[in-house]
Formats: sequence, structure tokens, C-alpha cells
Amino acid sequence: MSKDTTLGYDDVMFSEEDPSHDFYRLDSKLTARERALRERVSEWVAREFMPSVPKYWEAGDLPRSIAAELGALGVFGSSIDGFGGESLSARATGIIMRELERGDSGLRTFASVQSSLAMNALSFFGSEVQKSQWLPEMRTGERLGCFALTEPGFGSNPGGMETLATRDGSGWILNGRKKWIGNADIADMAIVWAKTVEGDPASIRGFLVETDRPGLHAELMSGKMSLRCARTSELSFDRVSLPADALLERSPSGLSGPLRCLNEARYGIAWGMVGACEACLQEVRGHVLRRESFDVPLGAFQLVQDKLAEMLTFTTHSHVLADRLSELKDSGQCLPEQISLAKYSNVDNARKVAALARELFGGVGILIDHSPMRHLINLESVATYEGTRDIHRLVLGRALTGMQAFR
Ligand code: TGC
Ligand code: FAD
Repeated sequence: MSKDTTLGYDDVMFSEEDPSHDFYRLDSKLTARERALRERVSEWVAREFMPSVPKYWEAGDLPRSIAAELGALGVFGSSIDGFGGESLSARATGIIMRELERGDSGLRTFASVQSSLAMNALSFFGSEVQKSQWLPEMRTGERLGCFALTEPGFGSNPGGMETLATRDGSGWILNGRKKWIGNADIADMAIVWAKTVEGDPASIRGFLVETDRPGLHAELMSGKMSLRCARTSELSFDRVSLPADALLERSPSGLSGPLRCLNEARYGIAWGMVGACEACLQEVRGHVLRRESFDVPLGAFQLVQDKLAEMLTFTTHSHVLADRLSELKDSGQCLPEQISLAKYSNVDNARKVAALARELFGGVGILIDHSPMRHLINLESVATYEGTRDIHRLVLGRALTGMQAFR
């Protein structure tokens, strides 16, 4: 990393003095506790995580040891009451994701997979025994989970999945393959979604599968050009024997079980995008005030100010949407379609903000020393997982017309 351009602590930690910060004063709604949570997570990201980002990025890795640090910050299980902690407001969960994504989308993904997906699946659908056995240690980060829905042939259409759990006495035999599974090669357990009747999407159920079971194999995927600070694997199940109590007994039959968990992760992404936008805008604002061209700071040019205004506008729109979503969620009124709109449009906004910020950095903007290009590349993954833009617009089209156009 070149010395003169290295990010400083102040470039990353949110600053209430920065005029681009929280333009509509939405953070005035934060309780003292939410404010303290935000400062704690933001400070850890700026001080502890950011200095290692170039190393993680080049290695294409995020070490398992980060789990204990995130656990100590209180990042995992923030919507779950009991089992080693208490539930926080929806806004607090959003704030956690916002601050993690300010650092890197891979970091927020790590928390989403553990907390929004694996822990929530257990909390929604697990037995009391499963919850007591797993949730307390997942909260601290001592144990890690992953969420296995996607298959090589079935991403946008998970209902087509071929992974099959068949009865074997009182237990089950699991066969199949999953792809693109975050944290799978370092996880202690996987929430695996499988059909219990071949070819019947209405038979999909969730299973808690310990990753040391014979016949289960995790293969780390290589060659990712996006979300490099994240471990993503293929999982295969070759006649994996499961006990009867591996079934998530309260998981409904069909896709609504996994989709209920996806709602939680998509909600977190809508908030995470606010953090990615804020990081890009804050960093590039500092740059255009310092960097001179034609003997004046870049920030003095009208075209540059137009780009800054555009970035502020997208950032603010995303923040307003995420904040309102948290109110709808806390009042029990939040619809999956509202989450779809916020997920896809906040990702769209963040892609535009990151691209403008990268442009304003000129040549140095392609170096790992600066965040916008890294955010921009990461956002290719975020735009793809948890439902692509196309899928979420089709969800909205269905809500508006009553006709589904997926098939
Ligand atoms: P469809 O017929 O629409 O629905 C099947 C059943 O599910 C119910 N449902 C929902 N329930 C809860 N929340 C939602 N958002 C729901 N949407 C639908 C629905 O009422 C029905 O219930 P029931 O009782 O009648 O059975 O299903 P479909 O097969 O037509 O598919 C719909 C579609 C395309 C929207 C869905 O499959 C979809 O969302 N596809 C995208 C797949 C996706 O997002 N995968 C994500 C994998 S995990 C991941 O990417 C992690 S990345 C890491 C990170 O999060 O950071
Ligand atoms: P496809 O479904 O093949 O889609 C390809 C293109 O076709 C897209 O542009 C899509 O919008 C479009 N398309 C598809 N269907 C339609 C349609 N009906 N109408 C119009 N256009 C359509 N999954 C997990 O289960 N767990 C994880 O932890 C996880 N982590 C991930 C991490 C990363 C980095 C990535 C990239 C993916 C991850 N995924 C995970 C998988 C992710 O959810 C899928 O990649 C995503 O759902 C899209 O599926 P696909 O890649 O098969 O694309």
C-alpha cells in the first residue's frame, strides 16, 4: 500500500461533522443504546478491520477468527430474544449492517450468513433443543453456521432444487449439491434446504447438518473477482446420514421457510447499502477537497460538485427507505415486497455512488488504497445474491398486477 494515500482512521469512522453525513438527520431517532452500538461497531471496523482489508482482499479470505470479534461486539443474533442475549430493534440490526458494510460487503455478508440466515432459521424453525444447543455459541461467534439454498442449476429458482432428504428409519439420508455457500468451509453447521419428495417443491424442509458428518464435503471456490473478503464454497452431500432431530421441525413445507429467512438478510442488505454509500461519499469528499487540478481543488469544479450532489441524493434516498423499513418491521407491518423494493433499489443506488466516487479518484481510484472501487466490485455480488434486480422487480410486478411473470 503506498504511504501517501493510505486510509486513515478518520476516513473510515463515521463523522457527525462531515456535511455529507446523515443529511436528513434520521439518526436523531436513535436511542442512546443504538447510538452506542453504532459507535462500537463503527470504531471496530475503522480501527481493527480496515487496516487488514488489503491483505484479506489479496488473499481472497476472511479469517474465521473474525467471528469471535464480531460476537464480542454483539453483532450476531440481534433480532433473537433469549439464548444468550436479547433482541434489539430492527433499526439496531440495520445499523449493525450499515456499519459493517461501510468496511466491506464481505464483512457484512459474514454477519448476514451467520445471523440473518443461519441463526434466524434456527430461531424461526428449530426445536428448543436445537436452539439451546446452537444459538448461545453462535451469538458469541464460537460456532459458525451457513445457509445452503442455492444449487449449481438453481439460483433464482430455488424451488427447482434437486437436493433430496429421504427417510431412513427414524432418520434421513441427504444427497445433493449446493453452490455459492458463504462460510461453508469454516462453518460448524449448515442449514440445508432439501426436498423430501423428489420433484415436489411443496416438500422442501430445513435441516440442521453438522459439517463433520461423513459424506459432507465443502470445497472453497476460487477465482472470485468480487467479494474477495469472503469465503464461498460448494457443498456436496453423498449419502449423509442424519438423525431424526436434524429436521427443523417447525419449518413449513415449501419455499416459504427459506424465503422468510431471506427477508431478514435482504432487509440487512438494504441498510448495508447505506453504509457502502456513506463510505464512498465520505472518502471521496476528503479527496476532492485535497486534490488539485488546474491549480484549484477538484471540489471547486461544477462538474465535480454535480457528482457529489448526485451521490448525496442516492445515499439519502437509500437511508430514508431503510429507516422507514425498520419502522414498518418494528410495528409488524413490513411486507416482503417492501423489502424487495429496498433491497434492489438501494443496491442500484450504491452501485451508482461507488462508480461516481471511483471516477472522482482518477488513477489512484483503481488502487486498493481507496475503497470505492472495492465497493463497486463487491456490489456485483450484492446485486446478484439474495435475489437479483430482475427477481425483485418481478416480485413487485406480481404485487402490482396479481400475475406472476417468473415462468
Ligand atoms: P412462490 O410461489 O412465489 O412462493 C412459494 C411460497 O413462499 C411464499 N413466499 C414468501 N414467504 C416469505 N417471504 C417471502 N419473501 C416470500 N415470497 C414468497 C409464498 O407465499 C408461497 O407460500 P406457500 O405457503 O404457498 O407455499 O415461489 P416461486 O417458486 O415462484 O419463487 C419466487 C421467487 C422467484 C421470488 C423466489 O424463489 C426468490 O426469491 N428467488 C431468489 C432466490 C434467492 O434470493 N436466493 C438467495 C439465496 S441465499 C443468499 O444468496 C445469501 S447471500 C449472503 C448474504 O445474504 O449476505
Ligand atoms: P441465475 O438464476 O442463473 O440468473 C442469471 C440471470 O438471469 C440473472 O441476471 C437473473 O436476474 C436472470 N433471471 C433469472 N430468472 C429470471 C426470470 N424469471 N426472468 C428474468 N430474468 C431472470 N446462496 C445461498 O444459498 N447461500 C449463500 O450463502 C450464498 N452466498 C452467495 C455469495 C456470492 C458471492 C454469490 C455470488 C452468490 C451467493 N449465493 C448464495 C447464491 C445467490 O443467491 C445466487 O447466485 C442468486 O440467487 C442468483 O442465482 P444464479 O447465480 O444461479 O443466477
